[in-house]
Amino acid sequence: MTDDSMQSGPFGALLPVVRGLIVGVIGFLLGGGATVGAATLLGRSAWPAEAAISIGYLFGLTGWLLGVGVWDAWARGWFGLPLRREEVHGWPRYFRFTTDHKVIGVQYLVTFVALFLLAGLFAMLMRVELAAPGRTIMTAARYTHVMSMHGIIMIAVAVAAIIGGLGNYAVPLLIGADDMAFPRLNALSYWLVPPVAVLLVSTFFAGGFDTGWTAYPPLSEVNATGQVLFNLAVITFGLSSILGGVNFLVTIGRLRAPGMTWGRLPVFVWSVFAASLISLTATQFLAAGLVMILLDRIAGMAFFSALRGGAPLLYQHVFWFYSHPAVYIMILPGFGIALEVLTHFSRKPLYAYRWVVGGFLGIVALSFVVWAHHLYTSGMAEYLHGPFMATTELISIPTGLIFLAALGTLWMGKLWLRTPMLFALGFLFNFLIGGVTGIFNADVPTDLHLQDTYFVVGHFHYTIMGGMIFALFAGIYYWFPKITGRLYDEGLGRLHFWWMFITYNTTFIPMFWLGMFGMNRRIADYPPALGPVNLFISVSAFLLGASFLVFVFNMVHSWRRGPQAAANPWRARTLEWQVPSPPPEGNFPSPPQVTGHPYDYGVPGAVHAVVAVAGAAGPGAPVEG
Ligand code: HEM
Ligand SMILES: [Cu+2]
Repeated sequence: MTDDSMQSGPFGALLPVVRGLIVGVIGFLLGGGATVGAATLLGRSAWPAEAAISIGYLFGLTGWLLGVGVWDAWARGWFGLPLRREEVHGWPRYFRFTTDHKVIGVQYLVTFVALFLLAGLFAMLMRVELAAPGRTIMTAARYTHVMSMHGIIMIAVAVAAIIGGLGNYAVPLLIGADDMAFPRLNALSYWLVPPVAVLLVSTFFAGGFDTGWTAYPPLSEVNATGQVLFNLAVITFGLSSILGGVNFLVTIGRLRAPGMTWGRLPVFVWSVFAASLISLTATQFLAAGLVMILLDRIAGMAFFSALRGGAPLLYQHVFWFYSHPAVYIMILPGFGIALEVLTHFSRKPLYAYRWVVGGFLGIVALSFVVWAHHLYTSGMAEYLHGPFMATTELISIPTGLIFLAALGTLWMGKLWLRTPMLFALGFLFNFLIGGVTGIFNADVPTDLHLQDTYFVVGHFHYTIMGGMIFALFAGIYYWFPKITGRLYDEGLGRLHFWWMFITYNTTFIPMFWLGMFGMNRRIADYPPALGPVNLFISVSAFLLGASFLVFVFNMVHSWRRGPQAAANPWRARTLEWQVPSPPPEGNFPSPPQVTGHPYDYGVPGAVHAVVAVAGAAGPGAPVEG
């Protein structure tokens, strides 16, 4: 049913969001009020603020989801009412609960790019504080809040921007499907995200949270109420990740077009599959750890409280049992995009495709048996150091395979150095530095010195930012014409790449040096002798921050006024490029017939698929290399 009144003007477009907010607030007040009421009836004297917030939040979250669209798209059916299906076009559809994977992909992408920029502003604040020794603009406590906020938002971006954004957009297209397997669940995964952002930002009004993104007890059991909001936020985010994981696994398992065998899956799809295996099976551990902290705080339990017989160290094991595999949720899709782009822009078959897939799956398996490499200095039986060091080192084998495949693909290729390709090459360069420095954190003798220093900060920024974020940009530029139907400005794209690549490296390389000279991580101050290097880093960081203005300008301007993009501006062979830009609803008029490998560039007579689409390669045209 189309509801015309909903489309009138900006207010009409925002109606679902406003409705979600109102029902959410009502839910919060009901849940919180009931908790306070129950406590009063039971004769508890102290006001159970944190319990009321937590239970209020559960009701508020439910209210938000119902208000924003779950009621119309989902719950009415439970009461025997007809479901509402609105046909909304233009930009207002991005503000509603829709089940179209392409809209959801864009919703994820825009949300997480915005969060990335917000967390980037927090990084700028930190770099102002660290530009000179002593206090510059904030107290040590405030620094810790800002650092924690920067950390957790960036972690969320790293976990969800590629999978949620580009995965949602591209995976169904790449496998020749019309949507994800569970479209409504997909919408739910996305609409769980705004409450996460709201909770995290509101921690500032509840005393902040100062544990970093890791939330280790005992601090997380006794600090300000901001910690409770943090826990609720990350648990909600975890739920979204788990649901996303199920959806991708079933989609890739069940909705492949005829002939799209596992051996013909585009490599990005494989990487999302591998990452989803981890999202689905590991996220619960983090959520459980955070729930246990909440129960310690609001229900008088004692899982991690040493005073009351609990085991604080236990949390670190549970936490890293998720959070080490989680770094592969971040980086695997990054590998996928980089390899995808490297192949198309080298115009050569992807080298050692099967080894790459084996590498992905090997990483998934090993990622579960290395977690305690984060605990060398935390106090654990010494005989465990060796085995965890060995398993960690083993991961360099599957990772090395992927890396060699990337180099093999480039070897003697005809490199087409457009912006996506530049970012993919930047990814290889940066990730190599991230990987090599990781060895020093994995080896017990060196890590004993480097633990908790800026060496670690340098290492993980090289993998996450130098790797995953560079791949994200490669993917955004690569699929921009498909998503928007317009071309971005190539000159600005290249300017963005070189500006970001150079300032990125000048910002983070010196951190290794600082770490070796003993500068502590997560601290607002340092010895005066380290001042000049810190000043250099800060200036570099501001220049790095400025490079994103070029990106934002290019995206906004090109989306509105860029030249029209053809269906296949890269002359790439995979399926998404064989339909118009942007693709119509439902993607393919009839399921494509896949007949060969996606990357057989230059192989005479090789055909990837036969796609019946008017206006693209022509009806029934075979896609040749
Ligand atoms: C403009 C770029 C960035 C700059 C200048 C920057 C700078 C910093 C600084 C100064 C810290 C605090 C280190 C400390 O006090 O120990 C930090 C922490 C952190 N950053 Fe960034 N960062 C940037 C981008 C990113 C990105 C893109 C990510 C991930 C996607 C990221 C993830 C993190 C995390 C997880 C922490 C927390 C570290 C901890 O828990 O100790 N950062 N960053
Ligand atoms: Cu780890």
